[in-house]
Amino acid sequence: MALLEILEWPDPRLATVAQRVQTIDDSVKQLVADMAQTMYAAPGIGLAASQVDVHLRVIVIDISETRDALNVFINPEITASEGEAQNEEGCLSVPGIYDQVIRAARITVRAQNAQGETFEMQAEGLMAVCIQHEMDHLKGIVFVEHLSRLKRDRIARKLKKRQRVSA
Ligand code: K1U
Ligand code: ZN
Repeated sequence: MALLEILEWPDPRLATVAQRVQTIDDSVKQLVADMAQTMYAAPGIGLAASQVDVHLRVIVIDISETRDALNVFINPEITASEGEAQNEEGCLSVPGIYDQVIRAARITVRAQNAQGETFEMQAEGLMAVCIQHEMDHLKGIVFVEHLSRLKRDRIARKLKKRQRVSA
């Protein structure tokens, strides 16, 4: 397994639209293992392949407190959504920034697992938020793009300043 580098917004590579996985072969299984290790080490509760500069429709999520309930979503599609809910979100690609985003309250997602089996999951609460956040990454969208222009510009300045100080 390997720890992967997480791209930081506004890196333009984060805007790349991910492609469907055609075959779940050993390279995809290795990517899933590396993404899980990277998410746990960060630490985070989710990670999209786009964030590690691999532009394939692959997501890992673990919202458990015990960090032992990994969910793998390959080629995820939202097949139904209902209601609206506002929640605080963070992002490993926008470190240290948290803000409120409105998304669907309940979703049904269909995907393949790492064994290539198709499954359907109904999600609400943090799981629904996290799936929608990660699926945005696959479309090339980072959560700050749901915020006002003013907030986004402020965040961009803050991150740029932080990167200058740590360089
Ligand atoms: O996509 C990502 O960058 C991961 C992101 C997922 C997420 C968090 C909150 C709302 C929506 C999506 C994170 O994991 S940010 C870090 C975080 O929230 C966290 C880290 C450790 C423990 C608990 C939460
Ligand atoms: Zn994110």
